[in-house]
Amino acid sequence: MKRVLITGITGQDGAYLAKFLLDKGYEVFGIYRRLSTPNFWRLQYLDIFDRLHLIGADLIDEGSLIEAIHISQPEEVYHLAAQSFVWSSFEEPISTAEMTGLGVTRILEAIRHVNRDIRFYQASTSELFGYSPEDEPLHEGSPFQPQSPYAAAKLYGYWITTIYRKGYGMYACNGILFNHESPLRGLEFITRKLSNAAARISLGLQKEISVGNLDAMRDWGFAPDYVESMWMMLQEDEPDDYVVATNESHSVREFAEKVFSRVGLDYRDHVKVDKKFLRPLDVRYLRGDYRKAREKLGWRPKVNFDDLVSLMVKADQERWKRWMNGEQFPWDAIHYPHENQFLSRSERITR
Ligand code: NAP
Ligand code: F7E
Repeated sequence: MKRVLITGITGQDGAYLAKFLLDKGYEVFGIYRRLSTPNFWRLQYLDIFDRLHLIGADLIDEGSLIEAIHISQPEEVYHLAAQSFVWSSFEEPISTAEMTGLGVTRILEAIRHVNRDIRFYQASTSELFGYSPEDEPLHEGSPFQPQSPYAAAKLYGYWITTIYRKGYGMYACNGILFNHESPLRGLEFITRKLSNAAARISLGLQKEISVGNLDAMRDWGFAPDYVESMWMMLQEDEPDDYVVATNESHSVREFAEKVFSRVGLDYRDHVKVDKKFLRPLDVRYLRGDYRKAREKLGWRPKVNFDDLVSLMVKADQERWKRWMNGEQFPWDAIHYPHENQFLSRSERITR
């Protein structure tokens, strides 16, 4: 039985990856951090919690990472843990740099000291590019122009992974993944924010939702498809970097229009723009070219944009209906505060 360690196992990708690897017969270890309120709902939702080994560790605590590698003795490490929300990286740029940037070096150092034969996956991102010419989708050789503290920290993570690969001969890969979504996506990200709001509004639980830049365009795929690509990267003879995307770009407005129309509503009656959800800098347009992943790994996306919209709003609607029927089950949305309570840094400046 192969052993694997996943950092960020409580997040969207970590949960789906853990399920994928358990189904492949792996013994799965994950690191989690102590929080005042436990955050295992995704692992419980996928019904895999009891099949995992969990080790307490934190990206800012080097000793805890070394210990995690010692305890789990993995053949593969998937490094998914990060402060992953771009908007928050403007609010908390220094802790984002610590966790999303330096955290990568801490885990690479832990591997280098304990066993350099461990294969390593770094969760790199399309945010590295920052800018996409509309006539040419982005590929592994496209220039990087980060537009946020999050993207700058990820740029550091990208290069330190490359440096450990070249400098120490470690098997270390960057998966440059474009946005990927699912019913397990965090509620602060725009797709789930909209699917959750459309579901609630259709059931009479809410009237409207406030968002930021409706014109931003993203290349959105389905998270379970994308975690498979992570595993594929670590099964090759040689380590390399890969773009994982759908080669299609859609606007936030289009997502809103489709998600509300799935529940029989017009988004223009319910979606408002509030400047607090604008970012000091935003990435306007992203589209990725996944040719290399297709040709070398045999990877391709299975779920298209329309199906992604449908499955997300259907899942949220079903969960709210179960909640209305008094059922109890692991789920994030019941505890989520109304978004108007969040004050952004830009809004605080104008007060
Ligand atoms: P996510 O849902 O936000 O999950 C992030 C995970 O990191 C959570 O398990 C979180 O733990 C953990 N974490 C954060 N800070 C930590 C710390 N100091 N110590 C230990 N663990 C910590 O993110 P995701 O969507 O699954 O994304 C996974 C990775 O891929 C991230 O690195 C993200 O930046 C990157 N990425 C995501 C996308 C995308 O579209 N989803 C695209 C490209 C790259 P808690 O549960 O305790 O908060
Ligand atoms: O924003 C716009 C927003 O927060 C997408 C992370 O997983 O993918 C994710 O980063 C777009 C942006 O994702 C709202 O301005 C409008 O242009 O869902 P998002 P993201 O910033 O693209 C990349 C690949 C990662 O690596 C990250 O970890 O939508 N937008 N109105 C809004 N976004 C949010 N969150 N909320 C709004 O109200």
